[in-house]
Amino acid sequence: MSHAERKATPSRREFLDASLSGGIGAASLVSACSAGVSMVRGVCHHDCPDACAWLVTTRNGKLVKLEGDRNHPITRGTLCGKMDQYLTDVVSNPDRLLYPLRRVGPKGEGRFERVSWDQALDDVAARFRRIIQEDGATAILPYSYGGTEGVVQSGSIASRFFARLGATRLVRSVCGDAGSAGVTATMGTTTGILPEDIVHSRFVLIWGANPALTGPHSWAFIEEARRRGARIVTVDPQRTASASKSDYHVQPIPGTDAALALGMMRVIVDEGLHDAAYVDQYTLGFDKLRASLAEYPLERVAAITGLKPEEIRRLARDYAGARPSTIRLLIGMEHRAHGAMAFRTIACLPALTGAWRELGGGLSYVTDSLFALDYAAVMRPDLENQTIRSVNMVQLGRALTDPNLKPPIRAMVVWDSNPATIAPNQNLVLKGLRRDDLFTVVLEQFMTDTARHADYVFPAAAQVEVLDLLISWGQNYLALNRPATPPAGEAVANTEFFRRLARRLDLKDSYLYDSDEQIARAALKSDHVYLKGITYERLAADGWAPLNLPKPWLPFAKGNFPTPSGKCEFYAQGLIAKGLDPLPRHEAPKGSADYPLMLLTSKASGNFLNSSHVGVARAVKAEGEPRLRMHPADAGPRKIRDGEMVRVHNAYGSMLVRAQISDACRAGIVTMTHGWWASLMPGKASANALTSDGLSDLGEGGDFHDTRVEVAKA
Ligand SMILES: Nc1nc2c(c(=O)[nH]1)N[C@H]1C(S)=C(S)[C@@H](COP(=O)(O)OP(=O)(O)OC[C@H]3O[C@@H](n4cnc5c(=O)[nH]c(N)nc54)[C@H](O)[C@@H]3O)O[C@H]1N2
Ligand SMILES: Nc1nc2c(c(=O)[nH]1)N[C@H]1C(S)=C(S)[C@@H](COP(=O)(O)OP(=O)(O)OC[C@H]3O[C@@H](n4cnc5c(=O)[nH]c(N)nc54)[C@H](O)[C@@H]3O)O[C@H]1N2
Ligand code: SF4
Ligand SMILES: [Mo]
Repeated sequence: MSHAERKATPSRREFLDASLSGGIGAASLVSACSAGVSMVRGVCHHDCPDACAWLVTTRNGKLVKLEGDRNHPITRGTLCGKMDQYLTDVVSNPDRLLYPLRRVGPKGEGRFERVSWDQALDDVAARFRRIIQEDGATAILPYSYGGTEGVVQSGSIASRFFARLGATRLVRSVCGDAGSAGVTATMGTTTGILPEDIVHSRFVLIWGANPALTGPHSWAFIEEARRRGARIVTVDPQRTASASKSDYHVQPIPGTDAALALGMMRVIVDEGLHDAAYVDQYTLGFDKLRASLAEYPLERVAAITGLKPEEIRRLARDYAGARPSTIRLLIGMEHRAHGAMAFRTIACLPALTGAWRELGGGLSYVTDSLFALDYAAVMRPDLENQTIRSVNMVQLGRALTDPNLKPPIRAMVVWDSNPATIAPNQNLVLKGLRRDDLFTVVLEQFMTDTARHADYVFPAAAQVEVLDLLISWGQNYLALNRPATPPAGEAVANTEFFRRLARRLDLKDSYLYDSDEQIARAALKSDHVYLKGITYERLAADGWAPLNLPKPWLPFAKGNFPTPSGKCEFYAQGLIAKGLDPLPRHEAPKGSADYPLMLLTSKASGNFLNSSHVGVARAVKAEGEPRLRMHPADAGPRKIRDGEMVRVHNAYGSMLVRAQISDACRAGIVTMTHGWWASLMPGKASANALTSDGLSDLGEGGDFHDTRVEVAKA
């Protein structure tokens, strides 16, 4: 290359530096592109609180690099270990699905043949027509969840399509709904403090959450708080990555968190550590709450939680004594029969101590409600007939096998999800998926256990191949993901799949054919002040933009809770109609007494996101063999040695896994990572083969952590 050419073609690093510092504008972007190098801004699609912004480099149309945006305040230049090799792990993975496939073997076996789009769509459309004619469209069930968090690709055309058909409606409540319903009962909203403001906190109480693993970028703000002098404490039955990095770790018996919070309240009120002025002005029902605390003397709370009275006292004093203090909640703890009540009870603490008064004080939970997009324009709820029956995604197995369901589910379309792995009561789900009279269509990137049961599998585009608008449930930056390359093979974006299917069904409604850009633009046409100045053009140029939030962000420093009373509701009248106690209370965790060990199946993998990336050989190798963690006190009497294969079983099913003897959990509790595909496991069953498929007290979430098992040598 001549000197002149070298000058005309910035190196990728020079280009990045210049474009990040604003030195390369639109004009130079064109010149760089013409020299074969192009930079495209995007954002991670995963169901993860961090919603990282990234830059994709292509050279002569080929993807050459994906890296975290250094200027993005949350991403700060790095992607996590699940995504930093995304281009090879997923986009160009030889195992990625690139063509429509038709099943030729029995369901689940995984034998398929390649067919043309035309043929596959014709067959699907013909089958749908017949089902609709015979049984009505309610015999068709859509099933989707967090494959992509994008506003355009996760819902939009798909929602409109199924509403237009009049299909059975899916209650998408496996994640966040129980906790949100609980927190909302107390605060009227789910949004508390912003992740970046945690740096101001002096005491960070991580409760039933594992942010060091599950939101590694927002974890950096907790570390920063520590550098500035904060103490970090984790409440979790198991010693997680977050617990290991904490100043101390409180390990209650699972499902007893409401009792722990009430015990802390008892200490706080007894010792006068509450903020009487804040309580007086901005809360409702303190007298009733105080009276109810008589039921929670420390000795009783200690017996319920399995903690020592001194531990509870110390935690209460440390929490209430530090200003400002933050409680960090996430999701895992909600998956219980009394999950919402636990979240509601914990959400009372920051109001009791007046933590909301200062920056860095309060509750750090989810932020998605801040993104006041025009969702109605995207999802078109007006098209949906609210009288049509619904199926809860947590109870898919029941819906597919219920002999009394009229009409039965005769067809299912799955995209953005892998229910054969992630839904509780796996055996019932698989039984349903194996029904010969069920017609299953799956839109996927990999041959997941769900896809293996499909009649037709269609290839889904990857994030670097689609246009999308991304909100975040863990931070406050809106981002636009632009395609850096066309979809590989014959893959299509989710939206395009539903447009093609609609066309094949001769549906004429124009809203089924809006382009991705039209949908993204419609979403942004919101006159909400938080979105002021955030236009499609601005996002296209900059990639992302902070929401227009008041600064400093102190939502409840002076009350203003969006509850019916306008106050933080220690006493929530509205709960009575929902069959709950209006006051925070402890309920014994659900579980069958027939099985002695409590099973937690959490997100303990740094290589997988739920069951995503389990089809990636590199990630599987990095993860190593799955293990059941078991306390020596439980292993000893069962004569189980470290590394030995064990059978874990209960009334739902049984699975084989290697034991890891460890004191990371208290005795009586065993844990393993959820997400492994059953087809990869020695006993062809994974964590959800054992889990309960009941519902939570509010929010229609699952209760799969209320699972008990027995473990025996295999
Ligand atoms: N690496 C990685 N990151 C992820 C994911 C992933 O699969 N892998 N998944 C993403 C998704 S979808 C989500 S929802 C988030 C979830 O993020 P988190 O909520 O942080 O993760 P979980 O593992 O679901 O649950 C956190 C903890 O809850 C604890 N827990 C369970 N029951 C109880 C209880 O009764 N009391 C208490 N105190 N603790 C309890 C578990 O032991 C677990 O350590 O993570 C996201 N980030
Ligand atoms: N036992 C137990 N069960 C759990 C949990 C637990 O902690 N324990 N966690 C629960 C929680 S919090 C959640 S959020 C759910 C997660 O449930 P899901 O959202 O179903 O999770 P994933 O396993 O990530 O499946 C997403 C699938 O979408 C595919 N995909 C990715 N991008 C696209 C795309 O653009 N288009 C299409 N069509 N597909 C795409 C991926 O390849 C992947 O197979 O699991 C729940 N289940
Ligand atoms: S999975 Fe989460 S942490 Fe990893 S790159 Fe995506 S948004 Fe960031
Ligand atoms: Mo989730």
